[in-house]
Amino acid sequence: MTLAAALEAAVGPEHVLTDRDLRASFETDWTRRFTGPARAVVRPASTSQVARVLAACGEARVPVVVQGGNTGLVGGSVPGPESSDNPPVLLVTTRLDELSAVSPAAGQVTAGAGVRLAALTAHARAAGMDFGVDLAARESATVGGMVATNAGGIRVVRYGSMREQVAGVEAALADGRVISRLDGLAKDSTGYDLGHLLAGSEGTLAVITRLRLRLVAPEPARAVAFIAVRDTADAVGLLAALRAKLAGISAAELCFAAGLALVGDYLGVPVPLTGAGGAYVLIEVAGETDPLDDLLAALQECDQVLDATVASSAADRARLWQLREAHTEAISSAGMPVKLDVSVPVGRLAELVRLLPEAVAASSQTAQLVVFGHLAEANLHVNLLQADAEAVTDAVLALVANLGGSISSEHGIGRAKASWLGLSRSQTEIDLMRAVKASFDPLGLLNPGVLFPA
Ligand code: FAD
Ligand code: 2HG
Ligand code: ZN
Repeated sequence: MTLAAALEAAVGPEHVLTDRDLRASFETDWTRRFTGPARAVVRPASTSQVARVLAACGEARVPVVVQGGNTGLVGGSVPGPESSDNPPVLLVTTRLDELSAVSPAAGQVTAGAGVRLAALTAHARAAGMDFGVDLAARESATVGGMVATNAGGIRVVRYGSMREQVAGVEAALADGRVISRLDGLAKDSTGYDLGHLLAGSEGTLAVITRLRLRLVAPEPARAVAFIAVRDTADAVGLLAALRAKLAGISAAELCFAAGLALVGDYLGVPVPLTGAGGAYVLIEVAGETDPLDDLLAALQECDQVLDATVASSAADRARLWQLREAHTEAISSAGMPVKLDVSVPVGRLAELVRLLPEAVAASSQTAQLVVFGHLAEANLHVNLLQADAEAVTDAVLALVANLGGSISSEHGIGRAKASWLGLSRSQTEIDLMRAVKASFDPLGLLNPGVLFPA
């Protein structure tokens, strides 16, 4: 049987897209920076269909690129340009969209890898619970993609990253075998945790087909403050002070004037507190009862606060959140940015913010720097418009490594940063990672060019 016939037999002919126009939207990533040809886009609807697709590709020695919601920002979800001599099959997981009933006793739910984050959150809330990870791409990002990238988002300060939400994983291996641990055991010390190994594996080890995910108790009452402070050091100091005063901090985000100006233009809204500070902090507090008074009292005691606006109604909170969450779209509407996502030890965040402009200017005279991020994790999103990608990536990632930081805080390595992996991992660690890759995928067919340099 030819590969084409085997794929059609596995998923049905209507779910094997070979027509160039039908493939196109799947072949380019969200940033528009990464694009490459696929021989077919294949859309399986069950674990056994995924396994059959992988087995057929393995037999034909054809690579497989895995794609969820295609909102990844490092080029890992699309074929590379180099793939034209043996184009991959692009395996899209969005039809793996089944959600089981929430188990209140376990506080868990089983979700197909293709379930969108917003659908999972709505499902959990309808059952009186909530999901602990949230991010602006919630309508499109899938839970499989979020585990594969170990996504972070805006609630890491409260609940941790995606890896921490995983209670079990089912996945299909490159040769079509399946591993499945969806029983959601609260305790299980039986050797290597292969499911957790897939968190952050970016589609290079196996295709995640279903997940057992932990849920959290809902915190219905929320208050949000948008605060002007003098600089990044004061932003860090403010969060440290608030952590000691407020138990329920559910988000702590960082913005600067350049990004906020782009957001204001993009949304057509005035930006509050413009000009009042050198940095801006968004703090959200959540709990059982309205935390507004506690938040106001805590802010009054913090001398880092230059000015602040506080929201407790849902509409006002949404307006403040939009200022932070619209950064990605606002930047993309201004051009095609080089996107770097880095973290440093929190004590070095102010130094990183101070040194970035100089490092960028030395590598690219035209580059326009837009920085924002997740304050609580000292995670900066460094966006560069009109920049030479190679030169600015080199400069920024070297600076981050010198400060003891990570070249990928939450987006992954993908294709964008594969050549720089050695800045954040020792040669021994990379050798071990390659050995793990070889034991899962001995023929090297899954997501070639992602995570490791091709
Ligand atoms: P894709 O983009 O389709 O794939 C991402 C990677 O995972 C690829 O390497 C792919 O091969 C692999 N993969 C996908 N599904 C599977 C699977 N089932 N099995 C194995 N491998 C798989 N990220 C954050 O961490 N925090 C944020 O706050 C955040 N905000 C964002 C805001 C916007 C507006 C946008 C556009 C993106 C944002 N992201 C953020 C990035 C992105 O949403 C995350 O990386 C997300 O986890 C990707 O999910 P996805 O389903 O779109 O995966
Ligand atoms: C966010 O925190 C995302 O909003 C996207 O991680 C970051 O656009 C970016 O650089
Ligand atoms: Zn982020």
